[in-house]
This record gives sequence, structure tokens and C-alpha cells, in this order.
Amino acid sequence: MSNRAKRCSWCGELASVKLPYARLSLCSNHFLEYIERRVKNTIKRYKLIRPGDRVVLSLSGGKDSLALLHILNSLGDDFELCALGVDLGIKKDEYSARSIEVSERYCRELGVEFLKVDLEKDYGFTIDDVFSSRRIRRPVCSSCGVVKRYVTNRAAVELGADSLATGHNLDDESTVLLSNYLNADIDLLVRSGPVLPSRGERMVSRIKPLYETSEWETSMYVYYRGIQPVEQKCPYALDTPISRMKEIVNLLEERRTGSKIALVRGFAKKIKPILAEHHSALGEIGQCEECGYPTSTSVCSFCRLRKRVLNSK
Ligand code: Q46
Ligand code: ZN
Ligand code: ZN
Repeated sequence: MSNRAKRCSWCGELASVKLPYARLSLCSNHFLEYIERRVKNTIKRYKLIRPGDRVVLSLSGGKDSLALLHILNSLGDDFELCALGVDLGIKKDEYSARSIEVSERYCRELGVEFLKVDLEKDYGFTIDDVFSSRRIRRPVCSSCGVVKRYVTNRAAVELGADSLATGHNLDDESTVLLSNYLNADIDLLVRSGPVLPSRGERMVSRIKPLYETSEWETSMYVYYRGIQPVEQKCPYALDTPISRMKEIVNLLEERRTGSKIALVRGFAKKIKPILAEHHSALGEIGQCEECGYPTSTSVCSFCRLRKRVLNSK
């Protein structure tokens, strides 16, 4: 904010936030309303939710998914909302236990049904086991991604969900998009965007209602709503090439306001439809020989990972 006190563009009260890309200054109440409207427009623009849908929200206890929980809950009764938390079994700093505790507490406060998947109880291993397994060479976050995608999809299928919502925000999406462009990774590009449709039975479509909402906006949203996300950072979160790419995208936004939105919106509206038409990445997929869930190989990556971890325990 500049030295001269700005006024809210909607009510004239003292403004708390400035949104240069929207040419708006807003007081805290109108900022909260603005973000909720913004997410509602994203849902409409990309047809993410239909009336009567059963939406399962993947909740980590972090600021993005908690903001999304409150925003989706504020949007009315047009669809059914329930939440899903995965206990990954990360013991350091009690990270997993705290994540589940915070997620469960906010669901209880809002009256949203909460379901927990316990990786250790339900599948016999934890992310700590993945980390200490000598049989797995890939970075732990990459295995964790496989695990989270699999268990959330499976739970959503069992819950009869129409879609699985995740808290990926504008910064995550614009960063990954730019990185995939630079690597010319067409397979990943075709799988990006605000919605990844189901490709048959036992696969729930994944939606990203925060596709056009920035990390800074979700931080401000939780702050002004008085929401306290889990304080701990996952002990396995490292400075990765993708976090450096995030800095580049931030620089781009600084030099040219609106770059992030232009990147993701242009991709979803103009580039993805052409790519999808000319690329077979979203073609037929088969069933895993072990678990029966969708995969493009004979045994899915989750079952392969699980077997390796269990064998090295
Ligand atoms: S939980 Fe899993 Fe993240 Fe932790 S191990 Fe990596 S991916 S950092 S969002
Ligand atoms: Zn106002
Ligand atoms: Zn499998």
C-alpha cells in the first residue's frame, strides 16, 4: 500500500488490500467477498461443478485447501461437499498428525463431513517408510505425489464422488505450465489445466477451483477469515527446480501485471483444446492387474511403489 491511505473501491472504507491486476483496493470484508466471487466465476468459466454434484475436497491442512474448504462451503447448497484427509505418516514435527487435526477441526466447525485415509492402516506403509527405503531412488515428493493421487482418487470413487477438488492455486499452475512449456512436455501439458476429466470407471475427475486465485490471495483470505493453517512445513519439502521456476514467474508478474492469469487462462481456453485434439495422451487406459484401478501399464505405479516399500521394511 502506498503512504496515502487508499479507500475500498466498493464501500469507501479504509482499504486493506490492493489488487493491481484488477485495479482494485478493498477493505477486508469486500476482499473476502471478492475472492469467493472469483472462485465462483472460475467454477462457472471452466464448468468445474454441476448442480447436484458430490464434490470431495482433498484437504491437507495448509492455507490453500483450508481457504478452498471455506470458499466452497460459502457457495451454497447447489452441490454436496465433503472433505478427505490423508494421514501420510510423516512423524517429524508431528506433521501428519497436525495436518489431520487441523483439517478435521475446520470441517467440524463448518459442519462438513470429513473422511480420513490412514496410509499405514489402510495400505501398510508411510511416507517415512518411502523415505527410508533404499529400494526407492526417486525424490520422496515424487513418490508422495503418486501416493496422494492414488489414495485420494480411490477414496473419492468409494465415496461416489463426481469430482475431486484440490487446492492448486494460480502460482502452482502458472509455474508448472511454464516449466512444461520450456521442457516441451506435451504429455504433462495435456494433463494440465483447471479440470482433468475422468477417463472411465474408477477415476474421478479432478478440479482446481483456485486455478485463477494466487497464493498471496489465499494467504490473505485465511488471514482475514481468522483461519489458522497447520504451522509445520513438511520436513521433506525442499528447494526444488520448481520453486526456482516460481521465482521466475513472480518476476514476470512484477514486470507485466496479469502474466500469471494470462498464462493459465490462455492455456486452458486456447491451447489445451488444440493439444488434446492432436495428442493421444488422454486415450484409452487399462486396469491395474493388482488393484483394478486405472493405469497405462500392467501394474499401476502405486502398487509397484507399495510392493517395493513393503519388501524393504
Ligand atoms: S507432503 Fe509429500 Fe508434499 Fe511432503 S513429502 Fe513432498 S509431496 S512436501 S505437498
Ligand atoms: Zn469495502
Ligand atoms: Zn494398482
